[in-house]
Amino acid sequence: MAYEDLREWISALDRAGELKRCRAEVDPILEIAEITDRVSKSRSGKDGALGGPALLFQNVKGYPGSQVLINQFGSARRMQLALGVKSLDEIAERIRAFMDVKSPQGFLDKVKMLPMLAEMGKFFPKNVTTAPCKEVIKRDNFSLLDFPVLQCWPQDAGRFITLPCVVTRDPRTGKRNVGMYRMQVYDATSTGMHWQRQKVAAEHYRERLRSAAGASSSTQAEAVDIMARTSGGSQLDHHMPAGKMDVAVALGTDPAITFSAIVPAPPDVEEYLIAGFLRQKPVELIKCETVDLEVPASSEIVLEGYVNLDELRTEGPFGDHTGFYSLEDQYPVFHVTCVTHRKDPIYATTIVGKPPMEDGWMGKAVERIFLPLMRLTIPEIVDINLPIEGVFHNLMIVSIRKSYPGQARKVMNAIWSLGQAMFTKCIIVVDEDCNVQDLGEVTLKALNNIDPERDIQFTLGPVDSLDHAARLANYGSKMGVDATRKWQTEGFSRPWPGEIIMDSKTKATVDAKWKALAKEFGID
Ligand SMILES: Cc1cc2nc3c(=O)[nH]c(=O)nc-3n(C[C@H](O)[C@H](O)[C@H](O)COP(=O)(O)O)c2cc1C
Ligand SMILES: [Mn+2]
Repeated sequence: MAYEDLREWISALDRAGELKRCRAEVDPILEIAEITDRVSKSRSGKDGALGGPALLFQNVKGYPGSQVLINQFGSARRMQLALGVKSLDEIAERIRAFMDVKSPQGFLDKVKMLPMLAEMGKFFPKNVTTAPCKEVIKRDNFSLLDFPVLQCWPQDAGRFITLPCVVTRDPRTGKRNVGMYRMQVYDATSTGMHWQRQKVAAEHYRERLRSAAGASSSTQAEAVDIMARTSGGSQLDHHMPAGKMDVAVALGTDPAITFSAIVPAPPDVEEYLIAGFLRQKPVELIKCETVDLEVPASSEIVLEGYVNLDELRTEGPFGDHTGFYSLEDQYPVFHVTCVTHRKDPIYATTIVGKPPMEDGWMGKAVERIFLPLMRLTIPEIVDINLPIEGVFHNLMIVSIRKSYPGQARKVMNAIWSLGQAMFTKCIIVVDEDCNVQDLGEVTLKALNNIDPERDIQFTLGPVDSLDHAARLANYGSKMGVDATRKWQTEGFSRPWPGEIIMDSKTKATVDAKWKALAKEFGID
């Protein structure tokens, strides 16, 4: 079920009729993006599914012999194929089964647990000593522009590597993190490193800063001050201490690894382990040549290098998944010291822009997989829906089983304190009898059920770096809508009307006649 590498995944897409090859010459500057955008918004196949096929461009202008893969995750079906399931709920179910473990009561219980423990062993990454990603090793005379990196939108600041698995190490715990953070190519050997300040790699960077500052300055207060300034995200500050942080970037990994890089996992859970869980087979890792990090052995391309602790540079603008450009800001700079790759590497990438786009399907998969995990801390949650047009941080609709007054507001606050769900600008809470996947039903019930002044809860806190409307970058207000039925114990003393539902006797009477009637009325 696991794909060994990107190539096996491409073959699987091909066999499933989910891949189209493009042999016409296309320009990596804007043209591939325009084609992909149209494909992402088209319907294809027998079921007329949204998202079009995955595309393999084989004739890229200026890059003879190279191939660009895009839209590999760009439909509900391909997202399932990527994770080897018929429905994403299967993964949620596997997680649930895992969490369901209770302390064994006796010998038999212990025996029953053995298969699960054996299965756990399958998830841990394995170190290997030879790897396809080392077929070509270049410590000098390389250029990032040897790869067909795209410019996506007209006002983008340049070319961006958009689907990178960025590997860093926590200096305190030694744990690795893999996150997807876009990289603006500045020149042959350097890029921007757009880890937003609330993300795990940004914390690794600050941790390095803290210890560098602690070592070179007399007081801890000064270190804290430097921290505050560098995480405020505006000016390059010459008080920043010198030092380096190793970074490795894997491009073109198997789909489970690529997907694991976007999963908003708790900081201490290594994405390599998550990928192992998703693909039910360990990820094989190989040591980098010039930095103390490990990357997936099967990667198409690996970039090794470092980020200086005392260097920030303007990054962006970049046409983002909000449908707007994210504007310039200051971010660290990634300096590449070594490039390793397969012979004839395939360059895997994506574009973001107005939804629906490829990343929307990845986000939907996160929504399904995280539901059982959310229920660990917010057990009253029945279902959630993050509509694609809500671009994930703008809108979450959540249904709950309400058992006590004020519970909808408790749920909002719990969501705002749950990892990256903290960014959710608008949370709509409905009762369990409302199907959150049906936006018509949500509109009907939520809006009927609210007295806006009473039922809207505002809060202040961190907001997504991409939110261009917030009063300050990264800080602003959020809104929760309590659209549950109001109770007497919540101060609602008027009668609450029942929902209109026909009685079953009448329904049965009409059911018996319906076929004939429908035919007569010309209804199917
Ligand atoms: C295509 C794509 C591009 C992304 N680009 C960025 C980015 O440039 N910066 C960022 O902070 N997050 C970006 N994200 C979101 C992160 O990958 C996501 O928040 C992830 O959970 C971060 O990993 P971490 O929790 O280990 O930091 C992107 C996601 C996708 C799907
Ligand atoms: Mn992480």
